[in-house]
Amino acid sequence: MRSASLGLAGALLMAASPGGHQDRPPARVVHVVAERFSFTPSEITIDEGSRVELRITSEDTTHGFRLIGPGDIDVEIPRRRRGEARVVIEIGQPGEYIFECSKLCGAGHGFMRGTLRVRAKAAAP
Ligand SMILES: [Cu+2]
Repeated sequence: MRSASLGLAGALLMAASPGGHQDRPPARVVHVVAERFSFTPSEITIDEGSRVELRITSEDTTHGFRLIGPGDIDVEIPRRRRGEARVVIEIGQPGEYIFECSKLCGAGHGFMRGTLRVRAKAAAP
């Protein structure tokens, strides 16, 4: 498995890491299923600055998961029953980010995308 970590502008940190070698455990794990030609869920909401692990599996062929923007994350999702891709994300910048399939997987490949929403922390009362 590959391991990579990228730091961006201090506020932003993203890492793709194999399980079991993380400095601290993610606050939350989100399971994502890739299947021609969609991700389920296709909308994921996380909190600003929280550490979230995406575990992505395929229901058919090999797909990819690329997060456009922060960190330039791009991982391959092995085909059905061949394992999963794990990506740990921690984004300090609220906003909406697009993720998409980065492996040509058929006629609907270009439509295979979703939205990652990073919710700003509520101000303390
Ligand atoms: Cu694709």
